[in-house]
Amino acid sequence: MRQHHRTPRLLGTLLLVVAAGISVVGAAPAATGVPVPLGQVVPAPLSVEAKGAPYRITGDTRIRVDDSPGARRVGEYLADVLRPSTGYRLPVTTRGGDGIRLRLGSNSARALGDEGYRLDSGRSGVTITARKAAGLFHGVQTLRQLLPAAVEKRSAQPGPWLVAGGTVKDAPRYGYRGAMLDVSRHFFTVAQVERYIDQLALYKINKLHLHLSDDQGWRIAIDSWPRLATHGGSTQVGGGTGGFYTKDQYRRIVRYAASRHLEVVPEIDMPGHTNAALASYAELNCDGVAPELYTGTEVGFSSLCVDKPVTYDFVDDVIRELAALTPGRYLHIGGDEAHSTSHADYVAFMERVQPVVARYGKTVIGWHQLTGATPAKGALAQYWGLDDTSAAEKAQVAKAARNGTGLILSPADRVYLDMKYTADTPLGLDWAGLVEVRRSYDWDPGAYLPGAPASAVRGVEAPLWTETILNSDHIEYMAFPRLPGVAELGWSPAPAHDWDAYKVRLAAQAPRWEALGIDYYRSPQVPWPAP
Ligand code: NGO
Repeated sequence: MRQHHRTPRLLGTLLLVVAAGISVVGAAPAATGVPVPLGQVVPAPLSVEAKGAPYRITGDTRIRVDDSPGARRVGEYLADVLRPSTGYRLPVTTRGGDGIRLRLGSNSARALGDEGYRLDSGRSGVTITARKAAGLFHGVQTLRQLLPAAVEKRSAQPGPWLVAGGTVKDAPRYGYRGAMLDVSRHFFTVAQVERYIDQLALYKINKLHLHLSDDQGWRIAIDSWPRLATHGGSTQVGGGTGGFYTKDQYRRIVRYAASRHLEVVPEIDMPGHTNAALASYAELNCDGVAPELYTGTEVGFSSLCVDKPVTYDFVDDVIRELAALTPGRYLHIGGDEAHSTSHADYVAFMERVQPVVARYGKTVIGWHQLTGATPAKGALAQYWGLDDTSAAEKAQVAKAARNGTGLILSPADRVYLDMKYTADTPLGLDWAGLVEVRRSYDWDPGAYLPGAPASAVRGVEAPLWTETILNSDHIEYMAFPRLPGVAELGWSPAPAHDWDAYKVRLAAQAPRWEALGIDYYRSPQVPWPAP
């Protein structure tokens, strides 16, 4: 099957992608002799050319990697995915020959950037070529999806393990493709966070934003202010025991995320959403009286004391310790719903706090209310409004974007994973409306905010707030199937965007989720294969 003509140039031949999108029909065959069509991947690749005979993984297959730590690590990761289900040894070796090859830094990969890759499949092997290990890793995710869904099982399966012949060339539309997990409203263990990281990696998400503090809980140990975690982290929504990450546990999350090529973006929300901190240290309150811990779900009632010098000692210590733990570029300072802080105080607070983030070597991200103050040079604003947010509020964000503030788009009535799908969804909230699968996919980040230049858009992020989310089953039910759609908005070129083609590719993912034990919502909008 020829899905389109040979790509004359690596980037920009967008027509080809559209062709790849519409030529994909039918769900992934179970482990039969028919390989998964080369274009049946989420997110949709930049270009796909089906050609020639498939490759078959057998007991003799070797994973051949370049002699570099990055390529070897991706090779070992791939072996860990493939060994249990295939039952094969799949040794990882630096010797050349037939098999699955992971190669860094060839000429043809250069144009595909730091995260792009090229995958060539034929009778003698599958070769993934990339400039950086991140590209090899994303190529491996594509390879997984080209194998039968049973490859995801943890016990030996019959096979055969065929990869369709041809070439995939791929690179992301945006460099920022995020998912946020609110570990404050309900606490999630390191193991639960790692499980979610693995699911994000499947869809080439590259940022994990952790909402580490809010009214209901402070979740990260800070040595200079120990009661933040021990007292402020001791409960959660509903009154359960909460919890917090020790510095070692946080480092474990950062390392695990890095092993899946995700960068952790930590958030300390301020000056509002700070009751857990205010309850832990009386001196942080303007009246010097610590409030009770809070286990409800109201927002907007708490504020740091903007006039007190100790507030800035606190902010400096927290940002310094958190920045030292975080190898990533960003530090998110919240700034949403500061309803108990006057506008003048809000502006003054942000004037003082943003330079602290810069002093410790990080780039500021704030919720889009930060554009009501003066965003620091290089700062990113995360938009969480709705389609019908007032024109004035959108204009304020667009103006900041024209002045150089980068945008991360998280429109709440599109990509908030905590919104109910329908009125019957047992979990989630509905303040931003009901968000079915099509609604979460069917919008264009490049053209979303009137008056904001497309070049200001750095990417998209799907936040999952956890007022009603208690465990991994809940996370998965709300994230799947919307998360892969947000991932596609962030990765795939704009002309590939097509709900009718997407819903078929999405449906074909369901057997993978079942093999991985991922709970998901069987939206009637998607033509799922029989379970
Ligand atoms: C809002 C609010 C959060 C809530 C969330 C629930 C932002 C940025 N602030 O989003 O505190 O948890 O809605 O959907």
